[in-house]
Amino acid sequence: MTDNIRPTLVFATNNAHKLQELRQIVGERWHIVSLAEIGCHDDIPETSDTLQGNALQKARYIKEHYGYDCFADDTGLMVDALGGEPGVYSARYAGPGHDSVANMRLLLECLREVSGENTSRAAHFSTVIALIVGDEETVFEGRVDGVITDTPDGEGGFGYDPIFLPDESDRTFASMSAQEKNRISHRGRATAKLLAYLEGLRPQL
Ligand code: ITT
Repeated sequence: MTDNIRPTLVFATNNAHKLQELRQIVGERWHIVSLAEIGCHDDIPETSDTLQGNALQKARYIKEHYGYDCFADDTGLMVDALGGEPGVYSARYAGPGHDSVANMRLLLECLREVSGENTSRAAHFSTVIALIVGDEETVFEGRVDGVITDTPDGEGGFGYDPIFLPDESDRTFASMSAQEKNRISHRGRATAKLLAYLEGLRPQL
């Protein structure tokens, strides 16, 4: 698929926030196509217990069923004091059908339950992006370290952004502009690697 000028890739996500962020990071050099634009409204299976496994599963689903070169992102928030939870289950931490507010509330509750005076609030976001071009699969990773705040703060971003304070800042991701978050975020870092790789492929796409 081409739009005549720019190489085109499908982003295999049903998360509109991720799509918006990705398009902001990528800019004009690539044409990023949504699942809705290729007529895909499927509930894509995500049954692996690793980020990489899920990212590959989502990208392979689109390649196999729709035939497009594509990529998928799987992301998790790992909290040290919770043994790495919610991790790969970040989207459905509070159970299926629950939203980000319920997920954050549960996370803060769980952290309060395990908290003693010296309990660490350290956490990190990890993103794995799986790219499929032709029959070539490549994965890219990005990570950002920080701490979980006591209470949510900020109106921007999505998901767990209101309770994540990156080490590089004194504001939560939800209190930053999109550009500020993208510059240091897990997704921003994984996408920078993806873009560097894609630039090398550009002549053949
Ligand atoms: P797709 O699988 O369709 O891409 P999803 O929302 O299910 O969308 P994930 O499986 O990667 O995405 O789930 C990760 C969850 O972690 C997601 O639902 C958000 O709640 C949260 N999350 C992902 N990226 C985030 C970010 O940049 N900031 C805050 N929370 C994020």
